Amino acid sequence: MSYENSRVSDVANILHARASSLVNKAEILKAVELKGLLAELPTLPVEQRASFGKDINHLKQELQNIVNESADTQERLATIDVTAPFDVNVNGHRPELLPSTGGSIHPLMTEMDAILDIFYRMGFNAVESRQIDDDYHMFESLNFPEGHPARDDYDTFMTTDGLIAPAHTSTMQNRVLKKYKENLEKNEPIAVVIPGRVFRNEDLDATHEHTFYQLEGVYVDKGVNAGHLIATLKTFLEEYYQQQLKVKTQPFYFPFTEPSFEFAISRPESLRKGTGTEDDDWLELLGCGMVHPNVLRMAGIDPEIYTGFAWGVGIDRLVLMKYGIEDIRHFESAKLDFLRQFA
Ligand code: FA5
Repeated sequence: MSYENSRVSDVANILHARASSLVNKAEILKAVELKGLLAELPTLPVEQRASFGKDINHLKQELQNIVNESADTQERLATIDVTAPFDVNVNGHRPELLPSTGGSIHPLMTEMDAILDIFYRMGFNAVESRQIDDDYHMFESLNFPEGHPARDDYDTFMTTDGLIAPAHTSTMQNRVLKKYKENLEKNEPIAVVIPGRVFRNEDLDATHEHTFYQLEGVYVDKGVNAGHLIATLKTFLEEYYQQQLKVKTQPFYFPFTEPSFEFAISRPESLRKGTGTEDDDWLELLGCGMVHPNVLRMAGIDPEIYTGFAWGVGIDRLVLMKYGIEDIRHFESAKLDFLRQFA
């Protein structure tokens, strides 16, 4: 409601702004400006008092509503066990989310949606990764022998009882291969992408974060070869960056693919913003390869009949390059002036 008296309207603006920054909202009811308005009332000409008094009452009611809403929110938060799975809170009902007015979608999530959309159009399904996993999915199912030094490349955080914050989305390979292997019996391929948040014990710099996003891809069928892998990734990257790209693969080692490659693009001028590089330079974007026969076997798929490819791409790095962002650490920094540029 608008106020009839500009004096009350001015005080209302001041008190609303102050209330939004107060932790204890009830303090706003004791504001000196409110007391000032009440003291002014008897000094006004009689004919103005009714409207002035009505405005003060309205303002008091608005402030009281803010206090009540805050108390409700506090009470709701107190009933949420933040350590429990989402659906066991509040007597088995999902808690209401807090209001998101003024918020916006994080740029990495907007880009992830755009990326998933490209893969949906290419015929892939999406399965979300998890943020806590176990030794079997992190290492064993991916053909990392016990005590193998390759495990050191995926140094991440672990609870004392062995639960692991996954260092890559490849932890999901065994699960999706098992889940979709019946496709193969129906003469359909397994074509899945897996977005997820991953964690690493990392020396941080402008292109290395401890927490970042990856998109895994797995494709299995009869007669699949590395040419299909390269064509799929090139098509995806050209669609994402909306331009033709030169790509190359170079040999690499992952225990879960054989052969394994690093996949690089020759970065055109438009994707070199903020990097300080002038010439056409090759940039490694992702790890990939042909799914190792042992990985297929562990999911119950016969590698004599079926072959497949897999890849894992860092989403943060794709987005860095798209927008010429100079430091990957902006994404997790919660800096509002950075985030508002994408709102
Ligand atoms: C892997 O994580 C493999 N799981 C990829 C893979 C999947 C290979 C399936 C074969 C088959 P790598 O550690 O290279 O590989 O990471 C893959 C991508 O994640 C990198 O190319 C990069 O884009 C991104 N990435 C890796 N470490 C970081 C980091 N610290 N910060 C940001 N992005 C990172």
